[in-house]
Amino acid sequence: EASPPEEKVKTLDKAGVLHRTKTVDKGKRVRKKHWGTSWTVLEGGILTFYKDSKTSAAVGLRQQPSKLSVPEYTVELDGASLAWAPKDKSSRKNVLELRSHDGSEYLIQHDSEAIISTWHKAIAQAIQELPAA
Ligand code: I3P
Repeated sequence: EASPPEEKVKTLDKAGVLHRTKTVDKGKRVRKKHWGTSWTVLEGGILTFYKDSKTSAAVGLRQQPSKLSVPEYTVELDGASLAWAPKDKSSRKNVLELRSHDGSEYLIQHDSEAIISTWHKAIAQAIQELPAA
């Protein structure tokens, strides 16, 4: 039997609510840390933090969040690196530090170690699967 043609589908890797703040913007340190809570979507090698977590989180469970909310930060994972943030970067627990290819840095945090660990795995895997820049 004939197999269906390969389709290039944009696959959703992971989505959920996370706390995030940008600390460096294209090489320039951001003066004031502004932690915020975002509906966060990992798909197609891009990590997107949406504004207005309540609305987008509620509706995002049923529909494509990208159609419903405005992205606050869009991080291309090609050439990015991810690590647990050193203690001096934040007083919070379970903090990941994401550095993008364009020299921006983000802290990503969740109170649940289990939840942040699944994000760690998913983002690290997405970075690894991308072709080297
Ligand atoms: C900052 C705020 C941040 C904190 C930051 C403070 O104060 O409390 O939450 O980061 O610490 O400066 P403000 O609200 O007055 O801007 P963490 O929660 O990540 O520790 P920092 O100066 O050590 O970055």
